[in-house]
Amino acid sequence: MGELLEICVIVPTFNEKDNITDLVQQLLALPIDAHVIIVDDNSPDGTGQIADELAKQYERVQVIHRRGKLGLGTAYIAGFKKGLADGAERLITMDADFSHNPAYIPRLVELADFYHITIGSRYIPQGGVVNWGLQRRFLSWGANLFARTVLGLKANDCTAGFRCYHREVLLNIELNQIFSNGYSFLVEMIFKCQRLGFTVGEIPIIFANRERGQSKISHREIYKAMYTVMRLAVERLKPKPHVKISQLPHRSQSV
Ligand SMILES: Nc1nc2c(ncn2[C@@H]2O[C@H](COP(=O)(O)OP(=O)(O)OP(=O)(O)O)[C@@H](O)[C@H]2O)c(=O)[nH]1
Ligand SMILES: [Mg+2]
Repeated sequence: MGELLEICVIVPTFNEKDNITDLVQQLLALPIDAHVIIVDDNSPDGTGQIADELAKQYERVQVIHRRGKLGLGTAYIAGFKKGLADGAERLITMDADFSHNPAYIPRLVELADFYHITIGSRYIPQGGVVNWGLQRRFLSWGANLFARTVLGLKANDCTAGFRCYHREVLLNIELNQIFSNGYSFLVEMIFKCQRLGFTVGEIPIIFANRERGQSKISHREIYKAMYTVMRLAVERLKPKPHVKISQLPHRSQSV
């Protein structure tokens, strides 16, 4: 891990008042010098105000306020743009609800020396999910298998939001042209990364169900995600875009 590497963690929030303070404190306490960008969509529960207080208190915390619930995908993009403008070399995305344990971040960043994108994966050996009902497990597993098969994705967990991107990846992806916004944004991103030739590595994570606050996933999201996969399947038939990307040291196995 480079000493002077600028790392930023992007945390989209909508109604996460019970989680955000603890999360930020845990992120700041990590043994890496991470900056935090919270992207709040005018949460009715006041998460945005709490985030402002945190930003006042801690120099490494910044907040982007948007006018309302504009979706997870555009929240990530707003965070990416800010992180890139601030010079971040590694841009991490994670949920605010502790499903993504901040303790995994140093390993995600370490593995990023070898891969352009690293993912905290539930679907590799030693990875997994706790406290999910059978239905939710099946849904996630099925969605992932569907996306991987139809799109030929190499990553084992294509719907995971716990990722670390190299700056170069985000500079080469036309962020404004990403069509999907909700959860299917994650599939579209990994599809575009793979098409451009960026490499993907995974570390196993145990994904914990949220303990505090409410889930925002809806049935509509599931249909939208299926539509996204079919749309990308058509895009897959078109010629691949070509970009020159940097070669990283080779590593044949995930750690
Ligand atoms: N800014 C912003 N954040 C969002 C939006 N939708 C979800 N989020 C955040 O994105 C992260 C993931 O959302 P969750 O509701 O946890 O979705 P999930 O993890 O798929 O589902 P559960 O864990 O069951 O709640 C959380 O940090 C949410 O607060 C949105 O429209 N805008
Ligand atoms: Mg969650």
